[in-house]
Amino acid sequence: MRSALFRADFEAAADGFVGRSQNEILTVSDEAALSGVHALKVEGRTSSWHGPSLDITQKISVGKEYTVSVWVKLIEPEQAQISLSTQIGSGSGASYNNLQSKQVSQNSDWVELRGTYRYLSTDFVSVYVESAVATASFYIDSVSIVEEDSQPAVVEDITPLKNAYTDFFPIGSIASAKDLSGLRLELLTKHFNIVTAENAMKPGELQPRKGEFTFNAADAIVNTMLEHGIAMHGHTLAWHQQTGAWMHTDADGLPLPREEALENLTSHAKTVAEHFKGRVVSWDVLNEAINDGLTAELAADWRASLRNSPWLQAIGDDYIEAVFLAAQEADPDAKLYYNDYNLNNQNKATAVYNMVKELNEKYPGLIDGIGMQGHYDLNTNPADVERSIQQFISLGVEVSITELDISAGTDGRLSDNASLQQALLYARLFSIFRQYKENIGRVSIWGLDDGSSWRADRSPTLFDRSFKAKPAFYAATDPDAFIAEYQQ
Ligand code: 9MR
Repeated sequence: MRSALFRADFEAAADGFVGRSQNEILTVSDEAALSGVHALKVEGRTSSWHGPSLDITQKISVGKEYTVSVWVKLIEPEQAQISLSTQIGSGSGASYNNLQSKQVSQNSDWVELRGTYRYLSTDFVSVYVESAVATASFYIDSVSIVEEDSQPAVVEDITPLKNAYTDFFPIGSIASAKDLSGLRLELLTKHFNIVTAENAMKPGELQPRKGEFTFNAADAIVNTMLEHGIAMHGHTLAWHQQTGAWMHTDADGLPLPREEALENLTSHAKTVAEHFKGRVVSWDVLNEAINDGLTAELAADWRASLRNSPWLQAIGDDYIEAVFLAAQEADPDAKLYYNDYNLNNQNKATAVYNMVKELNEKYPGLIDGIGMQGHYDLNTNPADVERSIQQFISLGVEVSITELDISAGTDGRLSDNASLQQALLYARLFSIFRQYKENIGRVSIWGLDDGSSWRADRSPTLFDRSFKAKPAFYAATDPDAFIAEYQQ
């Protein structure tokens, strides 16, 4: 039976909700209400992660699934995306799982955000509401948490996915602190032989303040994986997101002087690459530096195709070679990757091709590989993916599929038909990857199971919320047989 675990109506108090930072002002307000006459008003936010949070560590049981529901009403600005998420663990090993996000407007009535999550550890667990718009203010009301009566998660006795790929390439997954023990670790070690830290090795996690390196959470992931015979891929030395603003921007929000930003960038890359030297086989040196929505004409000029990131603003386009050179100096044995999404888009792929070609002509062997993230959906055309793989291979670099997931369904529901379409697309893609095995470094899935995926609402991985292998798993294991059996 489902059983109610928690309810908050904010009629008399904040009911246990506190701000995630010191900035938010949370007040019980009678200006609006979904039920009763009060709601919790959230204002004073200055960062996207700010918002009301409820610590439920003591309320939940390990292994159980919980459905969280909260109603929100936007105050300002006119439009904003609001998200309900759950945090598992604390510090830089923490995972932040989105349960549901919606675009809301001032004119919208109250909107429900809802999602289900299975907790397999209870070090620290909270649920919270945030908004991509840093300064957005909103009300929340009628929060409920219900314990589901679902099947317990079990690791099935099936052939490990990695065994189907011993003659092809390593098969990867991702990890955070929550994956270092129990059933999650069991599922991970059974099927995968290379791991990327989902968040723990990003710049903002490893050097939150200048000169203050925090390696504990990342070391715990790396060492646990190595102890289990799993290789590690490093992600990422440089990015425009999840990076302390101090690295490239001054207190007034202006780009730092070039030399200072350059020093921050390269000293971070060197210190981090040296720290993990011998423990990671490859690095995403630079993540997501190229723009989306390029025309063919623009793509022909990679410099004109660069994202206007804070790094570009502070340093100029040679920040790219600088960070690769720093990584090469610090760990000459690691394979150095440029990593990006939407590389099945021909124009974006061409801009990356041109950039890597020029840099490798200038510094032979500098960039070893191109990472195609692979956040796909049912509209993705495998022929586009194959074309980009061929284009990159023609540069003499290896290609890895670094963050593969295929979104299907909504609100965490996947119909049988959508599940089959998803599996067929996995099969077509894996069939292509197998053909290019000589040039493919690894294929990694971005999410161990649907429930813990960054796109949990779109069920994009190989395992469902109870760790049962989905049709997608069998499609990945034996793509040609799967296509032969299920292709209409
Ligand atoms: O899965 C990651 C999620 O937990 C983080 O909140 C998010 C922050 O930007 O990053 C996600 O991982 C991203 C990866 O680092 C780079 N490519 C896109 C991934 C999905 O957003």
